[in-house]
Amino acid sequence: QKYKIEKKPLLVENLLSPYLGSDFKNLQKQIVYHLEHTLPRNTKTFQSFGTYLATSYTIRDRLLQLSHDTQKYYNEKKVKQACYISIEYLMGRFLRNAVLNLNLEEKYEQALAGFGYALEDIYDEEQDPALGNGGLGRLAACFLDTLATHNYPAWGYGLRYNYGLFRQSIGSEGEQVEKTDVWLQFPYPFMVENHFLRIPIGFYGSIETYVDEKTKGTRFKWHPSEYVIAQANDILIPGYGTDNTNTLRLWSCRPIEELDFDKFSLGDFKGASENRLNAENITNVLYPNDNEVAGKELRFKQQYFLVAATLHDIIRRLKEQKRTIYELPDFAAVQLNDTHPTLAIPELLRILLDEEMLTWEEAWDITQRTFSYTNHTILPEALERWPVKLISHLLPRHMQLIEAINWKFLEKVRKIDKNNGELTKKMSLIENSWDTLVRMAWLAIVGSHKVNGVSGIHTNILKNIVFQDFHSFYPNKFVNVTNGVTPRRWLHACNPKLSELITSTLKSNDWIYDLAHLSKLREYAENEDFQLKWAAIKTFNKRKLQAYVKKELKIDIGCDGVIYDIQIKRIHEYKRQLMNVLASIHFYLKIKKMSKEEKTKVQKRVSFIAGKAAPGYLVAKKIIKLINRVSNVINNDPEIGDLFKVVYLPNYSVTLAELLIPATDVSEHISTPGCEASGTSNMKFVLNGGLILGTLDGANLEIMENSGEENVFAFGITSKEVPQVKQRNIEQGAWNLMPEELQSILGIIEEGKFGEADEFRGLLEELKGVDRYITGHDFIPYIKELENVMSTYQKPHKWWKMSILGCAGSGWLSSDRTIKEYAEKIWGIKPCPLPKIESDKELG
Ligand code: NBY
Repeated sequence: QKYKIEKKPLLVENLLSPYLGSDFKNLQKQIVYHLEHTLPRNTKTFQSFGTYLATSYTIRDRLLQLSHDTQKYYNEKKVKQACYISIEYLMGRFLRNAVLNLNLEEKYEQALAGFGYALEDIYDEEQDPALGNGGLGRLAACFLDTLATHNYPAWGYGLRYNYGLFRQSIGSEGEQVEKTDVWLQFPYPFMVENHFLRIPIGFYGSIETYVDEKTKGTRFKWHPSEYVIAQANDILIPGYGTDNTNTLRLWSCRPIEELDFDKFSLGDFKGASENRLNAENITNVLYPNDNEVAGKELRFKQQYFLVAATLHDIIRRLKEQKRTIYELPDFAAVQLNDTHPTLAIPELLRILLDEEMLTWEEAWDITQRTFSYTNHTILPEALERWPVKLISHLLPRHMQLIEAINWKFLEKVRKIDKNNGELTKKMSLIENSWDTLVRMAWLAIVGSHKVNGVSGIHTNILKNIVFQDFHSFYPNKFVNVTNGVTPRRWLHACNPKLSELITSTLKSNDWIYDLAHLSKLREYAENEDFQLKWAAIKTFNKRKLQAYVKKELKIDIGCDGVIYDIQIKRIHEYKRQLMNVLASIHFYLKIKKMSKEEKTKVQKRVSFIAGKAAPGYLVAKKIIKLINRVSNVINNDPEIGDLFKVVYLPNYSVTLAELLIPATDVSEHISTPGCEASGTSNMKFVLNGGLILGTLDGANLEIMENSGEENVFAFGITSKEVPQVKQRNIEQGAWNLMPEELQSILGIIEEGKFGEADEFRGLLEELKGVDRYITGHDFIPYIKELENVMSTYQKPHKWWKMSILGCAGSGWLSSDRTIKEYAEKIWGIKPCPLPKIESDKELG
């Protein structure tokens, strides 16, 4: 032995870091290093995709180092951290956001220019990981950006699905076509597989009962009969202008045993792999439903897999700090993003009782102090209820614990139940209807110390209607935390020209992390020069969209003097895309009846719609088909020309939203009042100078409060008035109450103007019968407000004033404000900024 073998901690100074700095020459060296050593490429054979990968690996290296420093610092300080558990994260592309957050855009631009590439084109090589459905998943992603930016000790926990949300295309009949999203076909450079962290997760099996020698009390132990492995995959989350770098930990499922060799030897090749395939199934696909429960056993397994792995990891990290289990509520605040991770409640209770040997009182107290729950919907079809039978089979001990929680809870309810058990029945965690079901929202409320809705109106509906009994029972449990969006991605990154204008006008870019500064734009709202600049940026962004539509859909649309009117969101009856397309038919027919002279006065408009329908939601799919059929007729009618177009943009995604939102003049948020919990795209549009055409629902109301009622095109009734209208529909029949105008439009559809005569019958029957979403009632006010939008657009001074004031009032819509509220009202966590490293994030 020539060298003395010494075991001693590695000092950073001893490591030869590949980072000699972040000037462009060093960045180039790092990129070349990865081209040659991480990828099978060299400086002669690289292309733009390889360049994108190599560039991304250099970012990943930086983030890895920063995240090590961050975790080390948090551990030293023993700060309390937030753990956000969400079955969905809709992150969008990573590279641009990371480069901007690390403040390295110019240097990467220079580095890549030397290789013959524009950074902007390299950004476009990245695919968009779609590990979420809609607002709920995107909210989680905005929260992660804010948490890192504001130096909060926080973790995200979720699932690394093999296949994300399906890719949508439109078939020849106008129908939605779904294709598997194989997003891991190529390496995803921002995710680090953590092979050191493999956690066994059990399912099925039996419960052992025994007497605890010490206390003589009865104890239980679960013996699962099947195990899988949860493997960690980490995505590192950079903050804007800070070194703090948090972690999003996504679990993927692996088998305990990769291959059954005995079966393989006997020639049973299929059987030999069965184990692996069954395990992989758990994290194979994201369920494509939003605001509707799929109710499948595999989904339930996903939920348990997520929470079991996550709690194991949190407790492991607690113990790594040499702290006891009693300190859990001071170590982690665990937020349940909707009821999907509710099984965390019985799972933690099981760990505390059966493994940590705590008493029920201790265990229950820790559990309640650890968890809090966010509700995102009041639609009955989206409130999860799982059959007791299914839970007992998959997780027998958890079912036993849920029954125990329920028993103890109902004991207290019975004391105030003066009405023959009526209240007890309503509040029971277990419901007896067509089956015996566990009400997951009830369980989440009982097991948490705080429950929140996502906008003022939504929280009020929770308190006064949906969770009314619970609100009376626990008056201090319910709080509102209105949603917000990150200004980094949704203004600074997606609308660079507007970002520059704001920064130069305010003479500071402080607004990027303190959005309240936007209020100073108010004084420019009527400044002609400023309005011109503001409007020119909108036109610039519209031209980009115009080019995209031409390239992808081969449709010619105008730009100057044309209103871009956009509704982009999941397709759902309550969001009323149907009302939108019915109005398009109305305007189409109106224009067709006009004389030449009248036509010259028409305000030109393009109505864009984008969004996916859950594959099993047949009504939503019919709506997509109708939109495409209508679009086809209108766009090809020579009598209409460029006066009006309807454009359906396939495969809506975060990336597409980043193109659309900055290019929007007016966006539609026209849900039936009371149905949209908050909405978050409405906030993004206002931030980008788009005006809102909307109902008195969700966060629209708070946008009106902050930006001024006069700066929003609002129409329709309040949520309180909706039940009366519905009742009238039921009593008198919606058809009899429907305005003639709409009746005749339905007639035209039925005649087969937009497809075969029977094609849309089912869709229209609902409108004619009960019309649950009161489209008939709102149709005329909606059209009137659309007309108001069009005539206002002809008064540019007024329009741009509204647009600027909208933006100036949107400071409050930042997810930074939202997270501050969570941190203070619910989690009890504080920012913990890393001490600044000299020489801008230089490493090594
Ligand atoms: O959450 C949305 C709400 O509709 C929207 O109003 C709100 O702004 C947003 C953020 O708070 N909800 C949502 O996106 N929900 C889902 O995506 C979803 C997904 C799956 C299931 C239910 C809802 N599920 O039960 O499977």
